[in-house]
Amino acid sequence: MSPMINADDLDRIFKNLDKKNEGAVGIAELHGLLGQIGVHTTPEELDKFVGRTTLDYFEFLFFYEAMVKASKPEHEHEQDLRRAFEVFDLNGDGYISSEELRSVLSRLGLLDEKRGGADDCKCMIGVYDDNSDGVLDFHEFKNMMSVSGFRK
Ligand SMILES: [Ca+2]
Ligand SMILES: [Ca+2]
Repeated sequence: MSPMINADDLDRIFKNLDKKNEGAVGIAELHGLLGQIGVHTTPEELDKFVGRTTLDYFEFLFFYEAMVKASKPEHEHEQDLRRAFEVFDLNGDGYISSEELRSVLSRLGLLDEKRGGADDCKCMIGVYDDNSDGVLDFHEFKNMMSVSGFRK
């Protein structure tokens, strides 16, 4: 299992890379970092992919996550999703109901209860509920996660 990198680590990584303390890192620095974590690419490819010569902190976070995700072997990615699925599936029946989605999102502070949070969850489930049974199975959950991730 690869060690999880948390926000603090990324913060430190960014500050390390940002030697001139400009609040931005360049392509060359990013390239070096990716090499260290086993993502092999050329500066030219990176340049094309990023589409700019420097990244600010938020661009860096976004890009880093996307690269790490893309470089992960498929089965590891699947395991991550499994774990995420289990977090949401509170009663462990193999399905995520809108109730479960609501309570997990609100626990994470991602839901505004006062502004119709419960309805939002029903809508969210509805969008990805392929077989229309009102709950998300793992396959449907995977679709939801991949849409909200880098692969648009
Ligand atoms: Ca459940
Ligand atoms: Ca379903």
